[in-house]
This record gives sequence, structure tokens and C-alpha cells, in this order.
Amino acid sequence: MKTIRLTAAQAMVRWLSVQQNEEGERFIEGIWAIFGHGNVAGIGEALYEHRKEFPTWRGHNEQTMAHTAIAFAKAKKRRQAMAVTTSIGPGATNLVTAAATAHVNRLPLLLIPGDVFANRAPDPVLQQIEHFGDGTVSANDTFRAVSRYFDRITRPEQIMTALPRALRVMTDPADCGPVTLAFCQDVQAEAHDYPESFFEPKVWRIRRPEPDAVELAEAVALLKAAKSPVIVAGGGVVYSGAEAALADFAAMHDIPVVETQAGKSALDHDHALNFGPVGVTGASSANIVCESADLVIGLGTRFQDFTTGSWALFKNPLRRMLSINVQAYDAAKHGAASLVSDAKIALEALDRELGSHRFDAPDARLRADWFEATAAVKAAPDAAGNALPTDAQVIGAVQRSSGRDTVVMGAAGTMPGELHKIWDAPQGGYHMEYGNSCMGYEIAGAIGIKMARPDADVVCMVGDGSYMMANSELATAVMMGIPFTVVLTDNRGFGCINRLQQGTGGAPFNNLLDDAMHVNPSAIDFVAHAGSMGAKAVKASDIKSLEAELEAAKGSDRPVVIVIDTDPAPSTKAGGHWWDVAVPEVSTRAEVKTARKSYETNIAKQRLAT
Ligand SMILES: Cc1ncc(C[n+]2csc(CCOP(=O)(O)OP(=O)(O)O)c2C)c(N)n1
Ligand SMILES: [Mg+2]
Repeated sequence: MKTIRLTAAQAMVRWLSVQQNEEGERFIEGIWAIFGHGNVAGIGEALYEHRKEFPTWRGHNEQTMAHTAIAFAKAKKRRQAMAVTTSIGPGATNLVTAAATAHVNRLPLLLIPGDVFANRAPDPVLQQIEHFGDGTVSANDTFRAVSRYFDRITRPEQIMTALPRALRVMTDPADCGPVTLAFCQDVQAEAHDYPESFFEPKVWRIRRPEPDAVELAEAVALLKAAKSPVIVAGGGVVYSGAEAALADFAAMHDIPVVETQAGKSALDHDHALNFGPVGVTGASSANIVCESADLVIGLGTRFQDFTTGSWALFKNPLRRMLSINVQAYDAAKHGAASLVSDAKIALEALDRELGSHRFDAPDARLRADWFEATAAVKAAPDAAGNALPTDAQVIGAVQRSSGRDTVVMGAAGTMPGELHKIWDAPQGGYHMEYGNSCMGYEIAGAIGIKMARPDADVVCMVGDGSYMMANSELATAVMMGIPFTVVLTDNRGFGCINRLQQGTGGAPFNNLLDDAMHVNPSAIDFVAHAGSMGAKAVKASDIKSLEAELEAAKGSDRPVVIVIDTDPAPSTKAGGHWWDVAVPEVSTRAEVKTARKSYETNIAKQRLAT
């Protein structure tokens, strides 16, 4: 057996650089790195050695570097991913939130935090937590809950089993998610005679599981017995590449499709059977169809509470559920008949079985009414009055300046709900991280989307709260010459949570900056802040000037941040659905007592686990 003597870190990087997808691209495009004593000497030296075949990028925060990697993988529809390496201790645990985000969203992400010395010679090293009762625990054990595969590399040989397991998980359509390989500092630097065959290039094909014959027969029987089915399209449609199959299937059989946050833009917004966004942030067209549907067909969806209206949305007493999902865990949810399958394969199989069967066409007027309602809230405000713009009006301006190449993106705050409701997305033009809805994903995420889709025009919609939580990768985007447009809505605080607080009977407290304990009123100059990092930054005084700035931002060689003051109070009233947020059972506040009464009426409408 021919061998080559390498350090464990050199072997890992060399191996990662030759793992490919079916398109012949590196599956792991490259690695984000912030070095410390836990990875600079071992992994750092190996990355330098391989910097031509396997690029290394430097960010400003471990969590946000991983956000970029997550957005890249999502924009690549899971066909490529990125790695992130950190030092031990705080550098490592800074990644835990991002691991959770990748875990919730089922997105591939390779995390390689450094770990304490396997030989324990210098214990305790700087940043070692020292668990008193368990010698095998390090800070990296915090990743176990949020990794689909976790391993600790304590001997150089272990990478020969750990790395293939890591790629297996990331390229498995059902198990896909984050992998954590905690890499002991001394082991990174230790040499071993690796078989040369270990470094042969390998292609990782993402399989398309076929439906089980009995499950398929059951699904067909359910469909044939139905009169008014609805398809709830989730992110699985996109990861399967089933967009065209879904467009054809819906049109051929007259089945309305409604879209979740992850599923939005699977169908073009003007497809005649696209009845719009579903659930809490849904369209009236979508929700009316869902309320009366006698068969709810989940297609690549996790049935998150925003989608199901906390299980109070699908309320036809005769309603049955069919869940088509590559992951059996999702397919079995809520008593659904399971069809464990790739979405595209399942649609093709169902189409063959249904032949020319058409269901009763849904009422097209519902769609028309919805488009009319959303056009009205997106319209520019009248010149009269000087009230601050709403988020919907900001969205209207962005919509008017956008084209088919625009990808609008976001994660938390008012924007995800408003965009889900009222953004008219061309197919593939919507990117929302709404599994974890992680504040601080936005700017880093925009970088990842632009790296995945250089031809796209990326518009990042971010509130002042999320911007303040994580903005430093703006400097990375400037440095790397990655342009996108940031629309920063400054409503002086956590507007959406302030509304939720009052909706549950609470007093406005600790959400808007003026309602938080302060000695000096907060006054953040966002233009100066973004400008100081090298971004182009401007303030738009109103919707008209926002439109002008959006035009001016086009073709920029660096990120452009457009700040606009908005009103924290309004949100789009049309559409929507109740959402289960637990209201206190006893309180001294009359408003809470009233909210509790209506809460009790609403929870009685939930249809649980049937
Ligand atoms: C990391 C993280 N912390 C807390 C939350 C809860 N949360 C959701 S939205 C929000 C406020 C967002 O404020 P901003 O970005 O300004 O949006 P706005 O609603 O004001 O437009 C908070 C605190 C979250 N989603 N993520
Ligand atoms: Mg805000």
C-alpha cells in the first residue's frame, strides 16, 4: 500500500479539496477561518499549503461566517456547502447558534472547531472549560444537540472514518444538516502515513429516494377520494429541484399550491395555481383554500407553526393529510399518511397515476383579490402628511426597482412576515431563513447568496435590531468586493416584538429603544456606521428617495446600505392567521386578562395530532 506522510490537518484539507458533486464542483467550496491557538498552527498551516485548490476566507465573527456558509448552501440548493474553522473555547461556541440555524433548516454546513489537547499534557489550556465530573467533555460538547453528525478527532487515523461520514450526512437528502468535527489541537499537527488511495477524487451523488409501492397506492387513493386538495409547498420542493414538476402537476390537475417561507418562489408568483403564502403570514387566497381543503398535501414541508396556523388553519372536518417528504420524520407528522420520497419523483409518480384527472378548479378570484390588496399596501404613500413609511411601502419601492434576477432575502423582524405576504417573487427570487429566524443572518447571508449566485441582484432587507446584532461582515463584503443592496428599516427598536407584546396584552416595554431603560436617548447613525466599514451608505428621506437610491445602487462594486426611517406600529392587516403565543393565565393587567380570554377561544380551535 502506497502511503503519504501528512499531518492530520494536511490530510483533512487535501481530502476535502477533492470531494465533488455531480456537476464536478468541489462539494465544499472553501473554508471560512478565524484562527486562534486552537487551529492556527495545525489547520492554519494546512490551509496555507492548499490555498490554491481550497480557498480560505477571513470574516469578523464565527457565527456570521457560518451564516454566510448556510446562505451559500441554501442558495446552491444543498448541492454545495462551505466549511468554517475556529479556535477552541469562545471561537468554537460562537458557532453554536449557526449550527442550530443549519440544523433547523436542514442545510449542509461543515464546522471544524479546534479542541483541547488529546494528550492533556498542558491542561488546562487557555479557554479550556474543565468539566469537574467528566474528563471527556469540552466546550465543543455544546454542538451535540445541534449537529446531525458530531465527532471528536483524538487520533490522526480517525479522519479516515470521520470525513466520509461528514460528507455522507451533508449529501444525504433526508439527514442533511450541520456536521461538527471537533479537532484536538495536538492531533491536527500529528503526522500519520495515510494511504494514497484515501485522496482519490470522489463524487457524492445526492440520491432521489423512490416511493414505497404501498405508500404510493395509499396516496393515490387519498387523492382520488378528494374533491378539493391543496399542496403546501416547502423547501423540499426547491432542494429536490421539483419546481417545474410542481408547476406542471398543479396546472394539469387544477390543484392550488400554497407556499411556506422556505417554499416561497418554488413557483413563479404569477403561476395561475400559485395561491400565495400560507399560514400566519399568509395570503387570504391561500388560507381560504386551506381552510376548506379536504386533503392537505405537504410537499417537502416541516409543517412549522407559521405554516399550519399553530394547527388551527386546516379546519375542514373531513380533512385528511398526506405528507410527501424525503425524511420519514416529517412524513409521519400530525397523523398524516406518509409518502417517503423525493418530491420530484413523487410528483411524477402521482401524475402517472392520476392521468387526466382534474379536481374542481379553485376560485381564481381569490388570487386576483389578494394581488389587489397587496398592491394597495405596497403603493407609495400620498404626498400629503409626513407620517413615516410602513415596511409594506418600503417593500413596494424595492418591488418596483426589482427584476427577474433579484433575490430578496432576510431572516427576522417585521420583514419576513411582510415579504412572505406581499412580495411578488419570480421563481427562485426569495431567500428567507425562517426556520431559526436568526437575527444577524441578514448581512452575512447576503454575502453567501451573492457568492452562490454572482449574477443575482441580492437585496438584503434588515431591521435596525437585526443590523445591530450582527453587521461586521459588511466590512468583509467590502474587502472581498461582494456587492449587494441593504435596505435598513430603522424603526428604533424591535418593532414586531413590540406589536406582539401589545397583542398579548403587554405594556410596550423593553422593545423599542425609547421604552427601554435609558439615561441618554439612543441615537444611532447607521449611515456613518455602515460608511465606516467601507460600504456606500445613504439615508432615504421617503419612499420616493428610496426608489432613487435603489436605482443608484445598481451596478455598485461594493455593498450599498440604504437607511430609511419607518413607523414601528403598522403591519399588513390583509390575510394572516392566528398564531399560538401563550398568554399569562393570571395577571394584574386588564389588557392581559382580555387577551387571555381571546387566547382561550383560539386554542379551542386547534386541531391537534389528527
Ligand atoms: C438571535 C435572535 N434573538 C432574538 C430573536 C427574537 N426576535 C425576533 S424579531 C426581533 C426584533 C427584530 O427587530 P428589527 O430587526 O429591528 O425588526 P423590526 O421588527 O423592528 O422591523 C427579535 C428580538 C430572534 N429572532 N433572533
Ligand atoms: Mg426595528
